[in-house]
Amino acid sequence: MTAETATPARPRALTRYKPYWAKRFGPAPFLPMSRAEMDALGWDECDVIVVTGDAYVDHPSFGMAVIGRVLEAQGFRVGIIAQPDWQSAEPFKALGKPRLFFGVTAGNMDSMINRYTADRKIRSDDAYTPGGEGGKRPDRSSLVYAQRCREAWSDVPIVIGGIEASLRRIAHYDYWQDKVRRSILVDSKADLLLYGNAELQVLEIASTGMALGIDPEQTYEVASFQLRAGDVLLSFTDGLTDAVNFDEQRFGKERVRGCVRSVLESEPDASAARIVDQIMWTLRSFRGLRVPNDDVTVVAVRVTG
Ligand code: B12
Repeated sequence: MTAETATPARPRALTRYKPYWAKRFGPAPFLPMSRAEMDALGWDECDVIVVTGDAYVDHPSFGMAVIGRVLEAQGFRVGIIAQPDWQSAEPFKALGKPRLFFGVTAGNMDSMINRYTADRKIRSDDAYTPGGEGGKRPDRSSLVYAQRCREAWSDVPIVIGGIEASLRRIAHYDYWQDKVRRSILVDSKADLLLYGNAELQVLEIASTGMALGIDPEQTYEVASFQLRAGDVLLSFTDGLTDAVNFDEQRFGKERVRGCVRSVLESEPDASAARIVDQIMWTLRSFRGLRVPNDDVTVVAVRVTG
């Protein structure tokens, strides 16, 4: 008889990803809930916006604060939209378009449990709203919020999480409708559902980004340009523009344009390879010995003939 011993997998560290460049902003006193608060922090956009059915309380007993602060510690800029008016998409645009995704949660409780008693009477209070006031969130908040986020910015991925999404992740019996409902992922039309304590998963998604490629479900804009001899087509990953130097400045698009212009001024017939070399050389001298915060890909095409 052979005895097999299994070594339990070591838990993956929350900090195993390279911090995102915005880490230089440091922790915000509170995660911003308005454009004015974003401006005060020097942010032009949020990377992730968490929409929640609870009031924003910056405390570890509030899911949005835990998820938001974990993402922030990794360098992401996180905004909060708490208990928005769900009648239109406008309140969901309050912080602009998130760069990565919307994180949607009903809050610390299932919204139906939060709103109704076991004998289906409406609750008069809400333990997760200032003053304990009821009526600050809709029935099935995850569905409604996800829908409004989609209306606000149709091309932004939506990630749902928290207790409502987690407990309704597969077909389930719904006490209020007395029927079996399908997965909330299908009904909410969200892109992803994160089950349970989602700190690791949410970091994984934010840090690795969306896959590069053509998604057959998406609609893409098609445009045509008449290219002429000498034109340069340049594409690059955000690792180039987001590279940071010791003065905490970003490389940015203007520097990329500057590189191309300066090569073409001194060498009008410069090849695509020469242009890429110039960009990479300028990036290296800009960044100095600072450790790169992301990978960099640059593709140049030079029209000849
Ligand atoms: C503390 C607490 C209370 C306190 C709240 C005080 C307060 N204002 O903080 C009090 C005692 C008032 C209370 C009351 C009630 N409670 Co209570 N309560 C809890 C308890 C023990 C902890 C909640 C908490 O702090 N969680 C910590 C946060 C951080 O966890 P979280 O929200 O789940 O967040 C994590 C994940 O869900 C996820 N996540 C969260 N948000 C997001 C967002 C995104 C985008 C993603 C990706 C992931 C994600 O990641 C987070 C971090 O790991 C929970 C049990 C539990 N362990 O959760 C029950 C619990 C929430 N309560 C519950 C219930 C039923 C009630 C009552 C209805 C009881 C009653 N019959 O009166 C009342 C509500 C009354 C009302 N009018 O609202 C149930 C809810 C069940 C459900 N399916 O929703 C729970 C789950 C207990 C249980 N297992 O039955 N409660």
